[in-house]
Amino acid sequence: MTTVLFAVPGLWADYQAELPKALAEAGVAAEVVTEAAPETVDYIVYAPSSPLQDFSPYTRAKAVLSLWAGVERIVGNASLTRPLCRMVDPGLTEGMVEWVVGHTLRHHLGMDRHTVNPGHAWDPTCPPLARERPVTVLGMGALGSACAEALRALNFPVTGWSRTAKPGCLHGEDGLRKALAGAEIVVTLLPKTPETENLLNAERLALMPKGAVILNPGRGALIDDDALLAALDAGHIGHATLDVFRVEPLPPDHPYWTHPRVTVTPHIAADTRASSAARVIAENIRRGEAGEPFLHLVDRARGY
Ligand code: NDP
Ligand code: OXD
Repeated sequence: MTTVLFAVPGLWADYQAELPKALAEAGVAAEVVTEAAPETVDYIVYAPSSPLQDFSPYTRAKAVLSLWAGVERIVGNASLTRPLCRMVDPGLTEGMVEWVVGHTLRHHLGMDRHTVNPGHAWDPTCPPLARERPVTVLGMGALGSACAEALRALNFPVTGWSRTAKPGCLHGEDGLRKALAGAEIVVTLLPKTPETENLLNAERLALMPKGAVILNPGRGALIDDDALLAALDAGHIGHATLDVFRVEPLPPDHPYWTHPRVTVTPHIAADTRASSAARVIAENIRRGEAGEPFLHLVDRARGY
């Protein structure tokens, strides 16, 4: 019998029924527990909120399975020598697509002019069509590519940028400059790694056209906060809708809360959904038991 340690106490209520059900459907004979002697555990289901920090006593563990897509808070843990898989969950992707499309449309259509109009101004200016509003997505992985596809389906011309070369996608520093220079809306869906930290700095923000909008559901550290605030104050960046921050919850005195050109959402862009995520976890455990390669394996050196 395979022992699965569910090491995220705060989420047990969501997974208590879903995970055993998904394991049974995957044909895995497993017991899911919230406590176990470390040397008896075969798989660990993990999230950054987990109290578990020292993986060294888990000598039998075949993999650590993250419920989060972003793994920057675990990837550098020296006691974790087992394979680490991140979450690619259809439910999470669906949520991210909705958040990105919704906030893109808000800015594209200029909705704020009408939702807050205390002077009852009658301004009949029509927004342009989506086909006239170029959007760039930085990070064309599981989430970025799904968002790009949804935006393209609405006719937005979408430029994607990723680390490696792939069809229809820019890469490298020249690619980034081109992607930023041509974008009226930039969506950042990159992981936090040493290479992506402060990616949007003063110099790169200056490449964006005046009035451009940033949507950041990726990670707070992708953006140099001081540079962004300066670009917002100068009116060079028209608006920033930010879901993620270097410190969360965002401290009450942070200037983002009161900046007229900033919208703060509290890390709610997309959530891992227990019913679909349990099936992803179960499939990886099935693979581990069958000696097949794990899905969504994190490259520890690369950091994502
Ligand atoms: P993926 O690993 O599937 O995709 C990451 C993308 O970023 C890939 O296209 C990758 O390029 C690209 N990338 C990584 N490093 C670089 C670099 N140095 N330069 C250029 N491109 C780079 O991740 P997901 O799409 O699943 O998730 C992205 C991030 O979204 C997560 O890491 C997390 O931080 C965030 N997130 C936020 C949530 C929220 O609620 N706000 C919810 C879930 C995730 P390549 O394709 O070449 O490898
Ligand atoms: C994640 C997140 O990485 O919620 O899954 O940010």
